[in-house]
Amino acid sequence: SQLTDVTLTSYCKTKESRDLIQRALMDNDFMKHLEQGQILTIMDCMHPTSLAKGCCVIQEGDDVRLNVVFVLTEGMVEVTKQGKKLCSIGPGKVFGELAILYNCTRTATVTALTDIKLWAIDRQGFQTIMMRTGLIKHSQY
Ligand code: PCG
Repeated sequence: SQLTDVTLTSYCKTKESRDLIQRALMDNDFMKHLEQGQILTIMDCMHPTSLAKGCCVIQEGDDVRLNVVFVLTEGMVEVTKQGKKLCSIGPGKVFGELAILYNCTRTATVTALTDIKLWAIDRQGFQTIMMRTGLIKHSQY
């Protein structure tokens, strides 16, 4: 299948970054239920990115194919839904996981309140990690 052909790419990280990403994933209500191996692989495959203040990181309603999961490392973002503020998010937090986990369009808009730095993993990489671990588990029975 297409998913098994995806090559996962790891990106070099400092111990500090690895720890921050791992803590962020373990702190997230949904991601914390993943297996330790999946969390480590997601962390390994995340790549660094940055955006300027005012940029739209995620647009509510955006298609599932654009889905990326982020861990914020520097700066602040604001979450809004239909123009209403839901919350602000600071460093060490995951966002953008809902649309990938539920295979739906983006449930809210996320805007950079400051210049921001993030780690990111796209839908294809994320799903490959989910599926490969699933296959490995399956082959053990
Ligand atoms: P996703 O993929 O729907 O994209 C928008 C993200 O905003 C969402 O995932 C969550 O990670 C994040 N978010 C943070 N707080 C909230 C909240 O209160 N409601 C919603 N819907 N999303 C939130």
